[in-house]
Parts: sequence; structure tokens; C-alpha cells
Amino acid sequence: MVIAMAVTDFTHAIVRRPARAVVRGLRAGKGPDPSFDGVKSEHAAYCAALVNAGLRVTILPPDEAFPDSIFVEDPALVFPEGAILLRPGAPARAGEVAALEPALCERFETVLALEDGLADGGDILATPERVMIGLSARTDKAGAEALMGLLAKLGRRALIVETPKGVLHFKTDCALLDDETVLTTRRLSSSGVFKGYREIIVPEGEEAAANALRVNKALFVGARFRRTAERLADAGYDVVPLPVDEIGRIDAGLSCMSLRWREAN
Ligand code: CIR
Repeated sequence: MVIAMAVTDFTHAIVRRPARAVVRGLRAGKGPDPSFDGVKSEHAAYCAALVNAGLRVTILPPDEAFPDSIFVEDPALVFPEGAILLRPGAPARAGEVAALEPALCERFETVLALEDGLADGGDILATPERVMIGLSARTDKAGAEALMGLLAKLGRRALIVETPKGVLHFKTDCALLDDETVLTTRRLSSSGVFKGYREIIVPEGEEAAANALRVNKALFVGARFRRTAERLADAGYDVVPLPVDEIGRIDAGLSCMSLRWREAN
């Protein structure tokens, strides 16, 4: 019997513990720094939730050279077929790629590297049919086109789409809930990018809740987004609320803190 796997089914994840430098993480606004202890405890809860969801989690040590290195989703992409090293759009984050490379080379036979332009993993949404690449202030056209070529080498089709202006990453505003359903914001939905999908729109005022994360049966949702959590629970999802107050101060959400993939055995 062949059991079809969903794109939200994972067996493994890589995370990186926060460095003390995380308090200087990049942010678009002028808000206060997060507290190191607060980020540490949010990260610990996140790792525990990944383990509870059935994943084997590799925890990399803190990297003080890079304040945002806890957000391992941005410097690379991982698929069952291989990994891709990216070229992050923020100059301060460029060195995170080389720091992550050894861990990926240990785990993947195929590791490709983006050679042109800029692209952040936060702009990439893998759906069953294709990989969406959102253009943003971090991902440019040259990076998106070069990435399309690398994805083709892994046997994946890609589509270049737009991220709403002023939004950090494409996935800041969306998450795949299952093979047919996305959680998204009104502003991203109105671009028509999710035509053909069932869409659940986050309530007004809870836009940051759209950076949720489905991992196997669990759906991680920021604990402070009560109305979104209720809507998702009513829709039948197994909601796992996780604290995101501190990482939210540096523009991050729940997809950013891990790289996730499914291994055949
Ligand atoms: C940054 O601005 O790069 C970090 N402070 C936040 C990165 C969040 N990552 C993500 O959405 N994939």
C-alpha cells in the first residue's frame, strides 16, 4: 500500500540555539530589544514542540557572530531530494550560510548553492505542485530566477510571486496548513496568489499569526493570536499555541526557527 505524504509531513529538523547577540537582531521598526532569556525560553518551547510532533531535531550551537542565526530557515532550503544554500538579502546575515553548510553537507547527499542574486528562505513556500518564490526586499529577481534553476535540478517546479510591500518575507504572511489550504492575510490573499487553494484569512489585527507552522498533525500558532487559534481549532486543526512575544520583536514567527524535511526511512 502506498501512503501519500503531505508537504507538511516531516521527520527531521535543524534548529540553532539563540546567541546572546540575538537581542541585536534585525528589525524594521524601532521597537525595544527582545530579552535573551525570553528568546531562549521561546526557542526551548519550540524545540520541545518539534520533538512532540515526532521530529528528530538537531540542535546547533549558538553563533555569536550572527544575531539572527537562530532563524535557520533563511540561509538555506531543504527538501527530501537535497538542500540549497541561499544568499540572504540582509548583508549582516550573509555569513550564516557558510556556518550552516557543514550541518547540511553531513545530512544531504546533494547540496546546491545559489550563485546569483539574493534569496531568503522566508520567501519560499513549498506547496505540493510547486515552490513559490516571493520577491521581497530580501529576495530579488536575479536570486529568484537562479533559484528556479536549482529547484529544477531537484525536480521541483517553481513560480515567482510578489510579497506585499513592507512585509519582510512572503511567509511572514502565509503558511501552508495542508495540501489544499493556506493560512494568510487579507493583503496577501487579495493579490490572488492562492487562487485554487482553500484560504483561511487571519482576523484583522492578528496579521502576524499568518506565520504559523504545520508539522505533521500539529499546527503551531503564536499563543497571543487567540482569535486565529480559535478559528483554526474550529476548522479542525490540532492547534499548539507557542510563545512568540520576544522573537516577534525582531520580526520573526514560527516557520523561521527551523529547517524541516522528510526522509524516506
Ligand atoms: C531578520 O530580519 O532577518 C530577522 N530579524 C527575522 C527573520 C525572520 N525569518 C523569517 O521570517 N523566515
